[in-house]
Amino acid sequence: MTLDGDTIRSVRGDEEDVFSAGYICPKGASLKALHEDPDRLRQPMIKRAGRWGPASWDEAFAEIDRRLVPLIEEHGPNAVAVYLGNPSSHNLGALLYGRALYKAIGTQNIFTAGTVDQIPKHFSSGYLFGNPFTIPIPDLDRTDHLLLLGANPLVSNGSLMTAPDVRGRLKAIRGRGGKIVVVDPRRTRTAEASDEHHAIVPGSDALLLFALVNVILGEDLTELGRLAEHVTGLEDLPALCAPFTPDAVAPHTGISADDIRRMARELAGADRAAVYGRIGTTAQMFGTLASWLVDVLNVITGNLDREGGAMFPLAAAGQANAVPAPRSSFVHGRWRSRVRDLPEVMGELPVATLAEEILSPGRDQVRALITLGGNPCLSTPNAQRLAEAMQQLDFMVSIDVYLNETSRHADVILPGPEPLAREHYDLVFYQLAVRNVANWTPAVLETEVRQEWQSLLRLVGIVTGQGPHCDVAALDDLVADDVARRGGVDVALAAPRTGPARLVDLMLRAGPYDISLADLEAAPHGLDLGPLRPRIPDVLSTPSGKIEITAGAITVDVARLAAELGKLPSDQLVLIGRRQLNSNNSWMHNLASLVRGANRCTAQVHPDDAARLGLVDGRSARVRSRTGAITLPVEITDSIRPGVVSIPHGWGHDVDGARTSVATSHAGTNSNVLADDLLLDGLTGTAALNGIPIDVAPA
Ligand SMILES: Nc1nc2c(c(=O)[nH]1)N[C@H]1C(S)=C(S)[C@@H](COP(=O)(O)OP(=O)(O)OC[C@H]3O[C@@H](n4cnc5c(=O)[nH]c(N)nc54)[C@H](O)[C@@H]3O)O[C@H]1N2
Ligand SMILES: Nc1nc2c(c(=O)[nH]1)N[C@H]1C(S)=C(S)[C@@H](COP(=O)(O)OP(=O)(O)OC[C@H]3O[C@@H](n4cnc5c(=O)[nH]c(N)nc54)[C@H](O)[C@@H]3O)O[C@H]1N2
Ligand SMILES: [Mo]
Repeated sequence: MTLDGDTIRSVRGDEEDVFSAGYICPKGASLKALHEDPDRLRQPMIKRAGRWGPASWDEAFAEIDRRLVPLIEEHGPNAVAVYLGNPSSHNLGALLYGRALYKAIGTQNIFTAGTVDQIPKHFSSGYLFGNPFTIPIPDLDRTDHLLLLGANPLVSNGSLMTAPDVRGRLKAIRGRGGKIVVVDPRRTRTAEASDEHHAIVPGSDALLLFALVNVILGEDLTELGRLAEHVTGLEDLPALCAPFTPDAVAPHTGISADDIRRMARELAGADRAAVYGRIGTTAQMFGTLASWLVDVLNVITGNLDREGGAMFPLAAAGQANAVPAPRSSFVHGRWRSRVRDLPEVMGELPVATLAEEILSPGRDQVRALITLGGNPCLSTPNAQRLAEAMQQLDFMVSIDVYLNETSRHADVILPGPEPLAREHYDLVFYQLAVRNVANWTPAVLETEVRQEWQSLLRLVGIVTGQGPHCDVAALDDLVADDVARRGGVDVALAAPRTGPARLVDLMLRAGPYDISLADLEAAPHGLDLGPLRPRIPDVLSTPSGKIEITAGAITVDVARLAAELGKLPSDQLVLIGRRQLNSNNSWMHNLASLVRGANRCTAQVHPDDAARLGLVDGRSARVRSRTGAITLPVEITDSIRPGVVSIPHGWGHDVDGARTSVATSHAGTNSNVLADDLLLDGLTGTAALNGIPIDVAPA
C-alpha cells in the first residue's frame, strides 16, 4: 500500500513476500475501491417501521439487547440461528471471537457457508485421518502428475490448496515434464492450461474415481510404500469397488472405459502424483464419497504424505493436528436439524434447511437470525424461499459491510472495518497451504468503525445478560485465558497485547515452531517455514491410529452410488456453477473496476443444445427448476459439455431495499433460485449446487 495520509495512492503485490512473490488477484488490487466505496457501511443501521436510519454504536447494541434477550428468555437458545459466511473465515475477528458468541447463545442452530462448500471433505478427512482439518493438499511445487476434479484454480486461485499464482505453479509442473489432467464438465481456463481434459457428466465423479480404484486394484498397481503399516481396512476395498468397472461407469460419466483405464495406469505409474478435488466434487449429490475416493487414490498409489503427492500442512498457529492427539473416533450427528433431521457435522447444520427451520412452527422454531459476513439470500439453495422466510423472523442482526440482498431483511446491521483497517493473520488458509508460511499484517489505516471482535464480545455480553455496556476488555481476557489454556501456554506471555493480536501471539507460542508474534512483526514479508513435510503417523488420530480407509461412516453411502449404475443415462439438462476471476462469491460487485464490461452472468449452453432448444446467443432464456425460474442471456459455447448449462452464482443484485448502487446496475440473476434445497450430499446434507435438473427455453 502506498499511502498519503489516509489516501491510498496505489496497491500492488509485495515482490519480497515469501509466498506470493508479488502475485495478487484483481480483487486484492481493488482494496482501494473498497476503501472508497460510498455504499460501504461505516456506522450501524437500525430499521424502524420499515425504514433504515443510521445509529450510534450504543443505540444499535441497546436495540439488540431490547429485542434479542427476551426472545431467548421466552423461547430458548435454539430460537436464535447463526449463519456464518465465507468472509468470516478470512477475518481474524470473526474467526477468533465468533465462536465465543454462538457458544454464549448456546444454540445448536449454527448454519454455515461450509455446508454449501467443503463439509464433505471435512467429513471424509475426519473419518479417514481422525480430524476434519487433517486435509491432504497437493504438493503443487514438487508433483509430476496432477489429477484435478471439479476445480478451476486458475480462476479461484486454489481452494483447500492455498497457493498464490497457480498459473505459474501449474506451468512449472509441465515445465519439468509432468502432466496435468482436468476433469470438469466445462473446458475451463485450468483445462486449457492442462495436458488432458475430460468433460465429465456432472455429479458422476464418485463413479469415475471408484473405477480408477477398480483398475488400480484389479491390475495390481497398488503401491502403498511406507504407508503400508499405517493403513487399515484395505481388505474391504476390492468388494466395495467391484461394481464400478470402467465399462459400467463409462456411460454414466461420459468418459470412455479406455480413457479411464489409461488415466488409472498413468496415475499409478507417475513417480509423484496428487489427486485433488474441489467444489465440483463436494457440492454435489455424492460429495462425501467423491472426497473420500480422492484420498483413497492418494493412498493406494503411495502418494499420500509423500513429497510431490498429497501432504499435510503444518501451520504455525491453530493447526489442530500439530501435536499428536489422543485416538478417538470422529463423530457427527450429535444433534440433528429439527424439521428435516439432517446431521450436524463439526457443529454445523446444512443451510439448505434454514428456511424450513424458520417457517415450521413448533418448539425450537428459529425466530431470530444473526448473519456474520454472509449473504445466504444469494449463496444458498432455494434462495427465494429463504428470502421469504427471513420476512417471518421476529428479529435479525447482520454483521456486514453492506446493506444488501440479505442484510436488508435485518433489523440492525453492525458493520465491520475494511481489510485495510484491521490486523490480519491467515489462520485458516495457512492450514491448507502448499507451503508452510506465516505472515502478520498490521492494520494500515485507522477507522472509526468498531472492530468486529469488539462487536462480537459486546454481543456475548448481551446474550449472557451483562447488558449492552458489558466490560469488553474483561470478556477478551476470558477468551485469551481459554486460548492459553487450550494451547498450554501462560497468558501473561502475550501481555500487554489485547484482542486478536494477543490470541495469535498465544497460538503461535503454542504452535509447532519456536516463534511468537514479535518474530512475525520483524518479518514484514512473511516467514517461510519450508516445504510440506511427511507427518504420518503423528498426524493420525483415528481409533486405530491408522488411516481407516474404508471407515463405515463413509462407505455406508456406497449402495446409493451403486444404484446409479442401474439407471439409464439421462438426457435431462443439468445446471452447474462457475466462478469468475473478478467476482468474490456475491459481494465485490459494488466495485466498478470488478464489474466493468459485458454482463458476465450468462447461461453457457453448448451449440447442439442451443440448436435443439431454439436458443440464440445474446438473447434471453428462461431457465426453470423445481424450485424457481430465472431469465438471463444465453452464451453459446462449445467449451461446455452438451446437456450441461453453467451459470455463475452470486448475482441478482436488483432487489428492493439494498444500498449497493453499482451492483444494482450490474445486477445479473440469482442462480440459487434454481438450486434445489432438497438435492443434498447423502452423508452431510451439503447442498448439491452442481447437477441440478433444469429446463431451458427461449424467453
Ligand atoms: N450455485 C452456487 N452457489 C454457491 C456456490 C457455488 O459454487 N454455486 N459456492 C458456495 C460457496 S463455496 C460459498 S463459500 C458460499 C459463500 O456464501 P456466503 O458466505 O453467504 O456469501 P459471500 O458472498 O461470500 O458473503 C459475503 C457477505 O459478507 C459481507 N462481508 C464482506 N466482507 C466482510 C467483512 O469484512 N465483515 C463482515 N462482517 N462482512 C463482510 C458481504 O457484504 C456479504 O454480505 O456461496 C456458495 N454458493
Ligand atoms: N475469483 C474468485 N475466486 C474464488 C471465489 C470467487 O467467487 N471468485 N470463491 C472462493 C471460494 S468460496 C471457493 S469455495 C473456491 C472454489 O474453488 P474452485 O472449486 O476451484 O472453484 P470453481 O471455479 O467454482 O470450480 C469448480 C469447477 O467444478 C466444475 N464442476 C461443476 N460440477 C462438476 C461436477 O459434477 N464434477 C466435476 N468434476 N466438476 C464439476 C465447474 O465447471 C467448475 O469449473 O474459490 C474461491 N476463490
Ligand atoms: Mo467457498
